[in-house]
Amino acid sequence: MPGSLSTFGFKVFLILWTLGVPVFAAPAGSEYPMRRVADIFQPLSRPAEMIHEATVLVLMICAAVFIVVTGLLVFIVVKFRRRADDDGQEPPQIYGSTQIELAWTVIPILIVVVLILVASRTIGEIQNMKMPEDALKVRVVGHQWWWEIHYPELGIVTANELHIPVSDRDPEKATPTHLLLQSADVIHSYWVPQLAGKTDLVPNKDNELWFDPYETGVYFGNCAEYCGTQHANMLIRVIVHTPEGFARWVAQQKAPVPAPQTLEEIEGHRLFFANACMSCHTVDGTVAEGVFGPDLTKLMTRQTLGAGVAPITDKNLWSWVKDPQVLKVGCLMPDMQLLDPEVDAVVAYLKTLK
Ligand code: HEC
Ligand SMILES: [Cu+2]
Repeated sequence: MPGSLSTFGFKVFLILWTLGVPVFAAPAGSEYPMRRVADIFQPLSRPAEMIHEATVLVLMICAAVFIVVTGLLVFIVVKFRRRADDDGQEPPQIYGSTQIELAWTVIPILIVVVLILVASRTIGEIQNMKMPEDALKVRVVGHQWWWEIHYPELGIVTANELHIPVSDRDPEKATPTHLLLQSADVIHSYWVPQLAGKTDLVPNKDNELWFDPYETGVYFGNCAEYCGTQHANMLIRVIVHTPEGFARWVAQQKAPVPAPQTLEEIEGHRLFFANACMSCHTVDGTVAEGVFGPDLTKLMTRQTLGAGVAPITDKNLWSWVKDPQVLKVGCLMPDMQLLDPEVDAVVAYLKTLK
């Protein structure tokens, strides 16, 4: 969140966020519902649904154990309370009962075995799911503190916001998305609660994840493995499109970026290449081929800046280019020390990237 927010303001923000009040404007993609409360009890994809079923079963078993144990405890506390006619004598002391000892050893073991079976069956079922040949393949690379996203078969590179087509509740008609998860630095974890369980992104290891959302919408998620200063602002948006909407998004991503037109845009373009921006960022069709930061080719088609730290508005874009350390303290883009008129021009240029 913007560093300027007071603690009180931040709390209010959190409450509003939790209640699902649209505090974030959503310029693009607002044609779809915002699934703001990332709730594992409202699964909208097969793996999330399987995890939900296992969760409910485990919670029910735990609730039964809780009721039996606390019930017995309350019963004993009440029944054997100190009475008015207490004679001060100790009750008869019993040492050991084989039956009771056996019961409270064997029953918990059986319960734990059931819990293990439930969990491993669900994990196995999700991990061994055969992906259809035509599943959409996406490679996600975790960075401190943003997500690099590649569509190898479509030739698209983007960041932070994953766009995919909607699937179907009927497994026969499902069109799942199959993610390959990798990390460029430390361990991250990709977690969109309504779509699937957490899966870690581990350096030098390939992990996989899949989901098949039943409904269109913008799903929210987080990095679920502490990965440094801005771990909490490494947000995930999954934008689930209708098939036509997805085709439109793909076409837009593949369309060439128009050349800068106005004098200010041209000056911004010059500054972008004169300052080190190009050594960290890629803009397709130019000599900017840096890969340390997010690909900026279609920057303006995203809803947010800095992995969800702020919506993309003129004001936020200006603040980011002026000094990214204001919106995202500690992020790995340095303050580029541009003068205000230079920032104006660079922002004008960035706004042509769509
Ligand atoms: C040292 C490498 C580096 C340089 C130089 C650099 N950036 Fe960045 N930039 C990054 C990183 C890393 C991020 C991602 C920060 C994050 O979200 O945590 C980023 C993020 C951005 C974003 C937000 C992208 C998004 O989708 O969220 C914009 C816009 C941007 N940079 C523009 C610029 C401009 C303009 C310049 C030159 C004035 C510049 N950058 C110079 C590394 C750099
Ligand atoms: Cu992370």
